[in-house]
Amino acid sequence: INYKFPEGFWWGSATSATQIEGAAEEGAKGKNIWDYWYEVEPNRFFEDVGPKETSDFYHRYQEDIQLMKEIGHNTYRMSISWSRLIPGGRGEVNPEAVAFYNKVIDELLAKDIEPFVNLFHFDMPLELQEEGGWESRAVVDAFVDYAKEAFRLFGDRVKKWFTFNEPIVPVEGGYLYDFHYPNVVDAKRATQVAYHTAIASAKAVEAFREFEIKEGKIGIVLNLTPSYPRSNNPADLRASRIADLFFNRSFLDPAVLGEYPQELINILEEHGQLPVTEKGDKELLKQNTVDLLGVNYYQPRRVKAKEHLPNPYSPFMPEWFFDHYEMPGRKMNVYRGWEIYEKGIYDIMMNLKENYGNIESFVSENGMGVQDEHRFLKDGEIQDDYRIEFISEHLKWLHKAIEEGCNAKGYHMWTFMDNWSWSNAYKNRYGFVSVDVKTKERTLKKSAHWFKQVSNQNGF
Ligand code: BGP
Repeated sequence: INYKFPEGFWWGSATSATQIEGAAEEGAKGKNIWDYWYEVEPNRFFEDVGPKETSDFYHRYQEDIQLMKEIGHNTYRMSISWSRLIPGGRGEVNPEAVAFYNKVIDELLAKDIEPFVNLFHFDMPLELQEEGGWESRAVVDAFVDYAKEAFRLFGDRVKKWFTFNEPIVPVEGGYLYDFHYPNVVDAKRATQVAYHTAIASAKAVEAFREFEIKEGKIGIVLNLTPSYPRSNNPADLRASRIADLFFNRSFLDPAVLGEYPQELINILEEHGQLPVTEKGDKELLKQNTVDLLGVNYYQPRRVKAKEHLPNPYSPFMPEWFFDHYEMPGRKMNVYRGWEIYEKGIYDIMMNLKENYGNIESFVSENGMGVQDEHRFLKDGEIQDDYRIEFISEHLKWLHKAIEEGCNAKGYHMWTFMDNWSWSNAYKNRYGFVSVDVKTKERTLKKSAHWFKQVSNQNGF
């Protein structure tokens, strides 16, 4: 074995409720924005499969957890569907949902797979979105109530909790770049949404501490996209620094350091984009930083100085401050159109070590989406050698970071089984396990067997 990982390393994968559960109209679940959007604008979505069915984990969780066991998972991240646990987002908990999540958690524990539970993975209950979603401070309070219910119901068995997955994505998708509901372009509203999400996370952390869950830890999962400048000239460096402020530090700093970077505040202030805040917010953020950080890493951001001044009449956008840079010769995942840069994982971890108190962390998502993956089917199994290479190259860099003192505790692949993705549906397949969309039949891919070995040997 060339790459041995520390004792007790977390090997597993991540999923989210909306992407795998299906049964969106069963078990007394309420509607969330995805159920709604798919209903009213089906043409936005790649395929004729919606959140209603997805991979049907709701009915097949036993079989799936058995497969997790078979492929060496000792940990697994899932999310609770807010609109399943509390239909409508506020009020009584739904006993059918409690029963379902209890069964899933108990089944995982019975198989020695530690559940990591995330509270919010893009799935705002529809009624709360109609009140303004994260733009509304009242929705922040509703979220904290939901979080408390979850801690109360499952905190006796679940020890690792996460407030949000990639909170910047609903900001970008819903309020800047048109890929999440309510798909508007308005930076001021985006800033408010981002701010309220950070406040909601801190308030959930505060509530979590009151529960005094034995050995409990609370974290957040952030998609960090290291920002690389085209060159070392000052204009490129500045562009890259600002992209980093907008897309990484806007959540990383408040969650881990308990405050926003001054430079970000200055930029927003100068352009009249500051959010509405309340008295006491600063202290709230300062006192409720996370214990644990999940890092989702797919691709870096390459940046160069803005070549033309922004049109002063165009709406304020982060892109006022930089241009994207297509570096010649960069390595691409041709099946998804994303850059592959394995060293990014090392750079992220070293940054956490040097600038974020070496916070306890893990890779909470990393993976490779592939279109038309069935073309790699041979002898009844998808021969996904490209995925094995992708994972192992990232693991090498993670290993190096750990050797150099980073506090990284695990690696979760995105994702356990092929799942339904936000607007792409089943176009890009990511799983260790392939899913036949029609029959829902599960089959291990080659990478699943490989991962089992890695996990069993704690290295490769
Ligand atoms: C992350 C999300 C996941 C997942 C993944 C793959 O941003 O946390 O939910 O979808 O990206 O992206 P996609 O499905 O768009 O290819």
